[in-house]
Amino acid sequence: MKRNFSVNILLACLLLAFAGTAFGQTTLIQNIYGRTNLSLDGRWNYIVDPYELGYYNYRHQPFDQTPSGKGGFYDDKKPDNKTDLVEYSFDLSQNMNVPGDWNSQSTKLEVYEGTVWFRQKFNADPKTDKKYFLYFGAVNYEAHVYLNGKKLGMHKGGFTPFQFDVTGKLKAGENFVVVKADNTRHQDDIPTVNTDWWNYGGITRDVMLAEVPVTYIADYKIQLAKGNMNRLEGFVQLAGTELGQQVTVNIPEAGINQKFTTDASGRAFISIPVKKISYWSPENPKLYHVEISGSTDKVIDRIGFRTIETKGQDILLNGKSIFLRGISLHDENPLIPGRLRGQGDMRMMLQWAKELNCNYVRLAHYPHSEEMVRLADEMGLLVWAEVPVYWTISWLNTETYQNAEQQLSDLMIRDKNRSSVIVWSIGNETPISDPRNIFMNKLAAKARSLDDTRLVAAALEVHRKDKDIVIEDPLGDKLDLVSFNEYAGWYFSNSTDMLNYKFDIRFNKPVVITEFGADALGGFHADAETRWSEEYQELLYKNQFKMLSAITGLRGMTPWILTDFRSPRRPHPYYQDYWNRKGLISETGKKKKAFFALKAFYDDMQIKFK
Ligand code: GCB
Repeated sequence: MKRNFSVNILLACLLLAFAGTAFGQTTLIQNIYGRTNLSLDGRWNYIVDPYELGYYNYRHQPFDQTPSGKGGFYDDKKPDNKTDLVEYSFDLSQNMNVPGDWNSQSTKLEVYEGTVWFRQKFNADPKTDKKYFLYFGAVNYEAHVYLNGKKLGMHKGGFTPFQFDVTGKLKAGENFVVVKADNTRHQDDIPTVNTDWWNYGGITRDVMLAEVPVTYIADYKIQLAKGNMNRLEGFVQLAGTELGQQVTVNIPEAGINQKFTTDASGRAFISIPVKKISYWSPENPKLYHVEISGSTDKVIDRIGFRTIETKGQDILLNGKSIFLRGISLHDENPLIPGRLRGQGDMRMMLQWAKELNCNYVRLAHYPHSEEMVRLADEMGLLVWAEVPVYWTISWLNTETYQNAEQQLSDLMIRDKNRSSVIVWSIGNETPISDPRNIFMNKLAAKARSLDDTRLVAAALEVHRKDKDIVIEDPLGDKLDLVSFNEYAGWYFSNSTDMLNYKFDIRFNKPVVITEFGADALGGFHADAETRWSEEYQELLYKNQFKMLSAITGLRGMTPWILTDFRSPRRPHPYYQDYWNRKGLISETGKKKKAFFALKAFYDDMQIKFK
C-alpha cells in the first residue's frame, strides 16, 4: 500500500515535469563567459525531421517517455551488424554552424518550421571534485536535450539561456550531445503565432560546458542602490555543499575590498559605501574589474556603475537629465541575412547605431544575447531590453503567463549586472482588454520585484480620435515611461498630411517613443509623396521630428528600425520581397537618406541636452 502511494507520487511528479513549460534545468549561472568553459560551438550534424520520426514511436508516444527510454534519434544508433536496420545517421548527415539559425544555412530550410535534430561530439575529462553544466545561450523554440543517449531536460522560449547539471553524467573521453530543436509556432506560446519577424530556428547562441567547483558562486548582483550614487548593493549566492563561507568583493580601482558572510542558504547581502568612483555613462563607459571570491570559488566580471531614475518628466542618468537618442534593432544581420552569429556581427550593428550618434538602443522584441549587452556596456550604449510578449498573446492561459514570467526572469537574472540596461520592457503593442491588463500588470509587478534599480516599461497601445493620437492605455499607470509605437505617415495619413495630427498623452511621465517609421526600398528614388521611396521615408522622419518636438515630456525615441529585416508578413514582390523595409540601412548595408536626417536631429538634441 505504502509503496503504491510513493509510486503514485513519483508518477504524478513525472507527469507534472513533462507537462510544464520546461524541466530538468538548474538555476542559471551568472556570468557564464567568466567561467572555465569548453565551447561546443562549431559544426554540428543535423537531421531534418518534419514528421518527428526521431521523437515519437508508431503509437505516437515519445520514445524518451517509454520504459527503455530508447528508440529516438538521440540514441545516435549505428547498425550493430549488416542485417541491422537503422533509418538515420548523424555521421553521414550534413552539418551546419552552431551558433546559427538553420534558415540562413540551407536554402531548403529557409522557410522551414518544425523539428531539426543536432548532434555534436566532444571530449571531456571530468574531475570528481568539480561540477559541470551544459549551457545553451538560446535555442528557438523548444529544445529537448540528451547527453550520451539520456535525456537531460527540455526548455521552451527561443531567446533565453538554460542549463543542465551534467555532473556525473560525462564520460572520460568521447561524449555526444543531441538537441531536438523545434521552432513550430503555437498560439499559446511567447511569442504567439503572429509576429513581424523571421522565425529563425535552431541553436542560435553559444553552447558551453562549464566547469565549476563543487561549491561555486552561482549568482551575484553588484549595482548602485536605487537612486543612490554612494552605495553598492546586491548579493552573492553560493550553491553546493559548503554554503557558509566568507566571500570577498574586491574592486581594486575603486579601493573596495570588503568581506561578507553567507548564511545557511549560501546567500550574503552586499552593501558597500562608495567614496569616489567614475560613473558609467555613454560618454564614459567605464567598466570596473570586479572580483568575487570565497574559499572555494572565484569569478571575475567587468561591471559599470550608474543610477537611472525618473523625476516628473525627466529621465535622470547619474542624477542628470538625459535625452535618449535611440534606434530599434532586431537580432539579425541584414547582410546574410540571419541571426547575429558572434561579436563581429554585433559590433557592426552597434557601430552603425554609434554612427547615427545614438546613446541608446532598443533591443526589440525579445532578449538579445548576453554578448550583445556586454558589448553595449563596453561601447557606451544604453539598452531597452524586452521580452516577446507581443501582440495577441493568450492572456487567459496560466501556462502562457508562467512562460512569459520565466522568460522575463531569465533575462533579468542574466543581465542584472549590465550597466547599459536601464529599461526592462514587459511587452509590445498588446491590445487592451481586462485579461490583458491583469496579465501585464502582474508581469510589471514581477519585474519590479526582481529589480528596483531600473525602469519598467512597455510599448503601450494608442488609438486615434479625429486628429488626436491618444495615449491612455491603463497599463501606463504601472510603468515608468510613456512609450508607444505611432505610425503617423505610414499606417495612417501620409508623409505630408501627417502634420495635421497631434499627441494627446494622459500621463505625466517621461515620453520615450518606441517606434515610428516608413518602408523605403534602398536605392528607389522618387518624390517625397511616393511610398517606398527613400525621399518619402526621409520626409516622414523630418515631419515626425516636428510632431514629436511638440511633446513637452519627450525624453527619447527609438525609431523603427536600424536595418531592413526579413519578415514573412511583407509579401510585396518588388518593394518588400519578404523584407520589412523600415530600416535606415538596406540589406546591402547602404545607408538610406533618412539615416542622415535622424543623425542630424540627434546631433541637435545632443547640443540641447548638454
Ligand atoms: C510595430 C511592431 C514591429 C513591426 C512594425 C512594422 O508596431 O512593433 O514589430 O515590425 O510595427 O513595421 O509594422
